[in-house]
Amino acid sequence: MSENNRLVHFGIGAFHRGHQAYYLQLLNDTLPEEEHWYYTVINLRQETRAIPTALKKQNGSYHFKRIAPDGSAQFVNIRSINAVEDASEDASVIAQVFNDDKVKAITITVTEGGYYLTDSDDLNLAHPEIAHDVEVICQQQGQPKTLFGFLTLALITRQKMKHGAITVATCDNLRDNGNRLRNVFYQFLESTKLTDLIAWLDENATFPCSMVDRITPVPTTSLVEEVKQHTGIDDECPIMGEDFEQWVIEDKFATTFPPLETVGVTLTNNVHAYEEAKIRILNGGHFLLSYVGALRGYVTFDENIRDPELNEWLKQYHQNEVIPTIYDRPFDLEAYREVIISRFSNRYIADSIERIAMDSISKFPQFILPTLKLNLDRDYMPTAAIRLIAYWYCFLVLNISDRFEFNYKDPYISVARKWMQSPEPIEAFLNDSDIWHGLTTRFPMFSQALANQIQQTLNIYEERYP
Ligand code: CS2
Repeated sequence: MSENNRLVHFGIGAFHRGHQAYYLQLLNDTLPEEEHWYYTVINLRQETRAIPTALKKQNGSYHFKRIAPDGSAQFVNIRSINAVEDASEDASVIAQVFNDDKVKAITITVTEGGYYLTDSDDLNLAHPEIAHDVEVICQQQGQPKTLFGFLTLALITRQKMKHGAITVATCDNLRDNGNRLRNVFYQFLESTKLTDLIAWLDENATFPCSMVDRITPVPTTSLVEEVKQHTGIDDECPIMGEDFEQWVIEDKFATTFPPLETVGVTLTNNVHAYEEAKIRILNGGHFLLSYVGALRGYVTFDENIRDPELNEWLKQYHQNEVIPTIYDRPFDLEAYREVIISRFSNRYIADSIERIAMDSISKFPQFILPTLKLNLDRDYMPTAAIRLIAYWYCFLVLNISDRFEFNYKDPYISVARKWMQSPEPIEAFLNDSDIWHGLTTRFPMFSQALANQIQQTLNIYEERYP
């Protein structure tokens, strides 16, 4: 390996390549080669193996089509990734990567579902994939399946090699993401009895929180051809996204970190205010309009925003239910909302409802539940949310029963199937504590209003999709 400092990323999706790797490229563009930082990216999941295969052939280099709201685009060549590994095939690559003392930090994007949280924000130790990884680590053999197994292997190597402190920075859309990761990772380690490693981490690792933002749609089929036309280069794995980017990260690094503040990254001790606003206004807005939009036959998210009725619902939700219950406001939330709505209406990124709709069962408690809770706590009935949640439920019923065709992906779909198989599906949904964290029991009037709204919505859509 080179003498350059290095970051390692777990999870190899388009978001990482359009966000953290993009920022690192911006930084490298301002520095002499000897001061460049490089990423080693590691794929963890069998389903995404095609990406490391293609990226490896290109030594990690690829193009990012960065699209403005008027449709004009830049084709940015990203070369900040120069090593690509596939740990889903062979976990021993983890030890090789972490043998290198030039590694200074780990960044992570494994999606909300990748943290296996219970309703009390603990690690779901009963989940078969977690149980599998505990076994792999205890037996010191086999192939991990989750972030926690791979991260343990990485940090065991770090500890053994005496390479010193390391920053572990999650970049997923969970509020308080760094603390949550630390908490569940420690629970994982406790169940593997790695008390030594825990003690080492206490001294040597930090888990900063962060807020990350860039809408990164699934690349269109014509993107490879477009990149070829604009750059003359055959690129098998280009990505595309909007021209807006933001990264706010807690100033809590265990050791050297790339000086990303010189290229627009915000270092702060108050990430929470940013993440709360982003998760509840942007991700929550995405969540609420996706299912109603899908049922109306829309394909891209900008179509939702152009539907006057949906646009108005979202406005009511944001202005009456979200913004008044965000109490820590380091910036103007109404102006922030307006920027988000204009980003949502960018038709040129063609962000598919299919992408945004997936994984709803693990997204809901992160993106929507806190808004409901804070409104009920102040005696306010969140009617805009109630109307839209009814569509979510209706979408799941119709999709699961094959009445509404939609390519919906969710590793937790069996949870929704269970509601549907119960004699009283709506009741089963409203009693699921992993979804509601006790809210429907504490607020029976809310629960009743939601049940009525679901029934009304179902009456309309079950007729439409018999
Ligand atoms: C989306 C996010 O998947 C989702 O639910 O809301 O992927 C969103 O596009 C990003 O968080 C934007 O930063």
